[in-house]
Amino acid sequence: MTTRASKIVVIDSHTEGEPTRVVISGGPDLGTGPLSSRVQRFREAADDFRRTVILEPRGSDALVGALLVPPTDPSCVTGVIFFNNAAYLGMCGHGMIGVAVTLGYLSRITAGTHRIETPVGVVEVQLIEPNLVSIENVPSYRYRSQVSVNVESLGVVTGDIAWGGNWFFLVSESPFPLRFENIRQLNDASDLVRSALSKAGITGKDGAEIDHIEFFGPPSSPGAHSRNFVYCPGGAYDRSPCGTGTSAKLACLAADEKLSAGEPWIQESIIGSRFTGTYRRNAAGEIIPTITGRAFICSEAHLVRQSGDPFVAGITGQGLT
Ligand code: PYC
Repeated sequence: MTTRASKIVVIDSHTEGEPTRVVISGGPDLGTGPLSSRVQRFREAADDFRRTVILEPRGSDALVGALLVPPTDPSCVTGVIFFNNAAYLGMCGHGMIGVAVTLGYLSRITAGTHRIETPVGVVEVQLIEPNLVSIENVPSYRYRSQVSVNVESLGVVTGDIAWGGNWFFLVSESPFPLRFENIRQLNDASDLVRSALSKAGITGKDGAEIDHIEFFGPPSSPGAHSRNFVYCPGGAYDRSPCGTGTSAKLACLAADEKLSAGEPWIQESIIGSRFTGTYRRNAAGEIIPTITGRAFICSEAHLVRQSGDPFVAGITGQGLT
């Protein structure tokens, strides 16, 4: 007996420990137009596809998906829409490094510089070696400095609000030591900070939700400048130092005049992996961060959706008894 099934072709990689799943074929047709309106269509008409690709039993909470789409800008090699277990991401730094390594692995790009379109702007990627990539991110900036919020069980927590392609609340003094064994406590604390910001009406520019929380502390390895823990929307933590989070950090360092243009900043993650960040200023004086890190291909797979599978769009807990 056969059961009808549809297939989605994916390539999985990890960037400094953080997984990316690039959808090569079998994704929804989102039509044409600006990527921001295609994200809207994705959300409204094909959100079950996001859940199939990311959620258990085919994925995991740590995964970030990357749907390759035709770009509107002909100078770009592709467009990409990032998504995770909860939502759609404007940009994703580790994901972009994973996309570049995947495109290189497929021989769709060669070593050199390429432009890739995202819903929040065009990102320039440099494939330096098959597993080493620099991305020049979107303009990043600190929006507000030293904002205090009262957080249940933690008391007053103070941090900066910055944009690095996503909105971040950056806390320089982590409430718990940044050690692997403290991940659960760090995650719970971040979750409380995120809710407290939301309840207090503290947002990014134009009322945008601050959905990433970043704690900082001293580094563990020689040569690094700092270690971080990054909490992502959906409750998973970033295994990498977070590309957009490191960009937000660079924006704060630049605003405080603690890091000059061109000076490297080595950001260590909670698992000890690293990104190197630098920045330049564009003609408008904005910070343009460059993030360099490694990604490695983990698998090439077909995700299969068999008819009759009650969890074809992932395990959401909804509708279960
Ligand atoms: O690297 O920018 C990043 C990122 C965002 C969420 C997970 N990783």
